[in-house]
Amino acid sequence: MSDQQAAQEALVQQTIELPSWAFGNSGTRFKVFAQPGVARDPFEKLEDAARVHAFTGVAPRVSLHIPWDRVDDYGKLAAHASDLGVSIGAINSNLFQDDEYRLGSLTHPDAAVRRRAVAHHAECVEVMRATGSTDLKLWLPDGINYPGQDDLRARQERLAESLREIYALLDPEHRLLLEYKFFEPYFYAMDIPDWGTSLVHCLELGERAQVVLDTGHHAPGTNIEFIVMQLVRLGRLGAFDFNSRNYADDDLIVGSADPFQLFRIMHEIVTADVLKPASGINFMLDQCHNIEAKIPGQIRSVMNVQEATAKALLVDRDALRHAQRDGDVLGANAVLMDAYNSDVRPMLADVRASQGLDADPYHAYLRSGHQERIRSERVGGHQAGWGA
Ligand code: PSV
Ligand code: MN
Repeated sequence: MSDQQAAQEALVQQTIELPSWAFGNSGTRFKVFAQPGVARDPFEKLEDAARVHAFTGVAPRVSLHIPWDRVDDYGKLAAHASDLGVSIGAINSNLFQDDEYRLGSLTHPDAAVRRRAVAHHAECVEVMRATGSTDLKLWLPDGINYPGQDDLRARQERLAESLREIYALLDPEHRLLLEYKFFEPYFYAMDIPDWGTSLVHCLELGERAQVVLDTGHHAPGTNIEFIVMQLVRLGRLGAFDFNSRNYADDDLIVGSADPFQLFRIMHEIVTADVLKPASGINFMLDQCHNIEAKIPGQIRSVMNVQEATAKALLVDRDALRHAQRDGDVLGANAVLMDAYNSDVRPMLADVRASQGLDADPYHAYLRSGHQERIRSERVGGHQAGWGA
């Protein structure tokens, strides 16, 4: 098989998971913008996600967020997904939208609040059982705003205990995916600010606890691909939350702010041979489309990940190894830059053609009339959004 064929084969197998919240209304702390045609419930969010999969062919799973995606019958929701040709991916818990979490959730000084925060995960595990999901994804929004506000170490001990209780709720086929974030919603100290802290807790919990790397959760200038390499090396990279940041946790379209960074990340993934779904790394998007249309925004995001992946697959690994072995600094760098500078759109067009898809999913979707249809059909009711 030629290198080009091997790359195409890898691209056909790649999967990207979509976040249900990308299809609801969203905004900043200043304004949530309503858009015509936006999904009004989790069933319609799945319909939107299924459109993204129909046009790209590589987005067969949808992450849910509880309670935003709470429904009476999760079996029915999973069956709806299956009818649409997609399935339920990670179940995200929510520890940031309750008044009693002002001082923390899993780290709260009051054991009763911690108990309730843990119990919320029992509900999430029930959702996993009913939907066939295997990933419980936890982002801890806990932290403190002022030095001395609480004891940093005591908070870690409470966190470790709460996480142990949550881990014990899981079935053998379930994983716990633990995210980190260096700031926000607290601004002096977050309780899981970095990958090291997340990893320490995962190592303590057991094999089925793994780190989630959200590309928007690092200080400017952080070498994210180094973190990717290290977590993969340790077998503890469970998932990505892909998005772009310019300033904070911007949740912009992946590959829009820094496509070269996305390429460098995918280069580490390909180098470690963990692109294939069997590697267990869940390539998810975690984005909000505040001002742009949501379904085409997700299609563009998927295409950006595919393009970065295709470029990473085209790196001439033999040439790179030789240049690295010979200490050929510029030559090694040139090998990477050659791949990065290739136009991979024709190759992706071929991959899509082989799957019976349009070469350009973004424009094909716009031409399909679907956006106009949901605008005219989804009238009345209450649009989904943050907190709904
Ligand atoms: C937090 O900023 C985060 O990235 C977590 O992944 C959440 O689950 C997601 O945003 C949506 O709130
Ligand atoms: Mn995230």
